[in-house]
Amino acid sequence: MTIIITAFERSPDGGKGLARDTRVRWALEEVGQPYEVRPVSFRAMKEAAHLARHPFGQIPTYEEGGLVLFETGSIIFHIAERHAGLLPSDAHERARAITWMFAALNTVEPPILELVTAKFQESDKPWSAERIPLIQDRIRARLSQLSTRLGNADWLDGAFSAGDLMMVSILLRLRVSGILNEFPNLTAYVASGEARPAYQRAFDAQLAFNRS
Ligand SMILES: N[C@@H](CCC(=O)N[C@@H](CS)C(=O)NCC(=O)O)C(=O)O
Repeated sequence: MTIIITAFERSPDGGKGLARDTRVRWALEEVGQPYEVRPVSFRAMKEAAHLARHPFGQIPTYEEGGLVLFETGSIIFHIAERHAGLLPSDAHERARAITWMFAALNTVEPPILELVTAKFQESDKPWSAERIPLIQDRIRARLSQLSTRLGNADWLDGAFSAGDLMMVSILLRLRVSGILNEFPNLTAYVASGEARPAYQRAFDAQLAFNRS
């Protein structure tokens, strides 16, 4: 059955890996599943055909036969459940890898998204200059805890898993802020994720898609 994902017709970052279809492409590359991409414009994202796939009018979505999914957490969990390579078979290790997916999405990503909102949608507000350092400190607090837990390990809990895929995908978005560089082990962790051949293929495919 053909897997179809949706992605920005023209990604705001020009296809440099920051849009969330990258993490879905990466997961599919890790498990060796081919996929097709349906481009959607910003206007089409808010129209009925796409809203039927994604109630919040966003990308990415995932279609496979009669199944339609949205939310990268759910999509990557679905891929990892169905194909070997992203979740360990041992029950406890598997549960811990899934915990890291949730931690990435629910605990690490929110302050990073707050920073993006503050910088790109609220920079004209009179309180913006005071708010941004507060958010940056909240991010630092989270990264400091994550950095302590990771220590000198390559991945968060044993072998590379969907938990790492999600965490690296989220941390990547911080690079431009400079905050990631304050944590050398997290910088190396992200670089290890990006060095994976599956990530490279996903990145290249997204970039080529945006340049076509
Ligand atoms: N929680 C969602 C977030 C999806 C999301 O924010 N997608 C962005 C692209 S990376 C989007 O579609 N933005 C356009 C919009 O919200 O109108 C997920 O993880 O899939």
